[in-house]
Parts: sequence; structure tokens; C-alpha cells
Amino acid sequence: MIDRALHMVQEGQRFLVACHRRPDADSLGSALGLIAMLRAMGKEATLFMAESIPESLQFLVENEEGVGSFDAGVRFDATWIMDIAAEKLLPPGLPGPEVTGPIIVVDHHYAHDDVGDVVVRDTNAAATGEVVVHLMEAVGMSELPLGAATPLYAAIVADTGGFRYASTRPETLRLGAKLIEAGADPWRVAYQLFERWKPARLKLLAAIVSTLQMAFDGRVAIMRVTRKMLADCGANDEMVEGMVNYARSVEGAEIGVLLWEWQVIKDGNNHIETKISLRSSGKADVSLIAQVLNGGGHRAAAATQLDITIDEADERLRAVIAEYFG
Ligand SMILES: [Mn+2]
Repeated sequence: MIDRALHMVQEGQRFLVACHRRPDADSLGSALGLIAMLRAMGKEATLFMAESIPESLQFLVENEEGVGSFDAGVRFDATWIMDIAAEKLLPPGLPGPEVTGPIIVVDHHYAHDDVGDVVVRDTNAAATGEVVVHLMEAVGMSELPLGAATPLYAAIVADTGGFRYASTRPETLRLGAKLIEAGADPWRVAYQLFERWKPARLKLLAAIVSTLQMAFDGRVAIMRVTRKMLADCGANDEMVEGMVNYARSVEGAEIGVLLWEWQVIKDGNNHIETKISLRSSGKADVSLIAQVLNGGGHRAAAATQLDITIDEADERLRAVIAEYFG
């Protein structure tokens, strides 16, 4: 598949580069890294962005404006979608194939569906940003293109939890070193991604942590966040990102869970669904649990979204975990 993608890079001239729905640092960082690569090859590359970019990622797009809609007649030779594992994670507002051309997926998830016409996937890579560096090597780039170091460093730092997760390999650290040598600023990136909390977010953390319940003899830590908690704290959904990790950090917990009331528009009305975020502290493969619930992800981090109440989601999840533990 990488050969087909490389052929499309060589043959094409105008490319659109998109992130998965609700872009994260790996998705956006790898998109910006790829854009830098394409431009260094003399190609035209446009960032597709119809959603707002989370505040913690704004520093990445200081010099890059995303485009959310196109004039009639615009057509790209291909559209890249970064870090996407499932069709339902396609970015909202993505135009049809008459505009996008074929879809090239660049990804590293091992649980995935067959979204994309051409797929470049390396399930050993700690981040999609790492796959982008392999693409650069495959097209014969000996140096990192200008502007690629910081977004790719952010992609890798975010997906490895700051080079802590099991996905961190010697190659990952060597790549981190290479990106710092090329100009990435470790503290600036870490501060933007992991520090710099608004007071409302700290209050929300306190509220979420206070819902902690231990289940299955302490093997599962379950927390929740409701619309009311968000409103009471003056917080927004963006601030919930990463909170599930506090459930995983409970001593003895093999699985950390965050149940999250999620507002969607259905038939023109506000409607509440429930997101379930799952994290493994090492032993459990939470992607298997998410898959039973129509979700996906990695062994250590997976998620799903169900059109049921938070209490129903709690109950259904516990039943699936009971089966998983056998
Ligand atoms: Mn990723």
C-alpha cells in the first residue's frame, strides 16, 4: 500500500490533508508534518479544517490556516486523512469524492475498519507522526522539511504520554532526539499539551475524581462526567480530554473508565449520548472491550459512543467487562 501512496504523491500536484473528527495532537501534528513534506516536494498542500481546533493545539497552527469549504469545481488529486481508524471518525464537513479525489489514510491503530482507498498503516509506530517520518524517508528526504519538527514532536509526545507508554521504543526516542535537533522545543510542546490548565478544568477534575467507583474487586476504576458537572464548573468538553487517565492511575486498576455525557444534535434537537473512554494500565486489552461496544482503538486506549443514558452505558459496560474477565 505504501507504494501506491508514494505513486500518488509523485503523480499528484494538489493535495488536501485532513485530521480525524475532533482532531488531537497526533492527528493535527502528523497532518502538518505531511503538509511540510508535500510542500518541500513542490506540491500544493491544504489543511482541511471544518471544526474548531482545541486550545491546547492552537500553537501548532500559528502559521497554517485550515480551509473548511471549497468553491465549485475545486478538485484535489488525493486527500490524506491522518490517524483515522474508522469511517465514523471521518472529519465533519469533508466534501465528496468529486472534490477530495481518492482518500489516503495514514495511521497506526491496530483496531480499525477499512476506511480509505489507500492505507499506509504501521501498527508498530507509536504515533501517526512516526509513520509520516517513514514516508519522508520513503520519498528520499534526507532532512526534515522546514516546519515539520514541532508538529511531529507534538504528535509523538502526545501519543506516548511524554515517552512513557509501552508504545515507546528505542526508535521513538531516537526520533524524538532527531526532532529536537531539528528545532522542536520540548518544554514548549509539553507545556502546551499537558500543562496550562484553566481553573475551570482543575475544578472539573475535582468533580470527576469525586465520582470514582471501584468495581471488580478493584480491577476497574470508573468515573463519570455529566452535562451538569460541566455547567457547574464552567467547563467545556475540550477540558475533559485526558481525564480518563486519572482512573487508570488508581493503584490496582487494570482498566480505567470515563463515562461521558456527550451532547449531539438529533432531528434538530439536543440529545445526550454517552461516550465511554477506556484505558489499560498494562494487562488488559481495552480495544477488545470497545469493539464489543461498536468502538475501537488501541490495546491501551480505546473508546466508543452509545446512544443510551450514562447509567445504561455504565451497566452495559460492566456486563462486557464481566465477560472479558471471564
Ligand atoms: Mn495516534
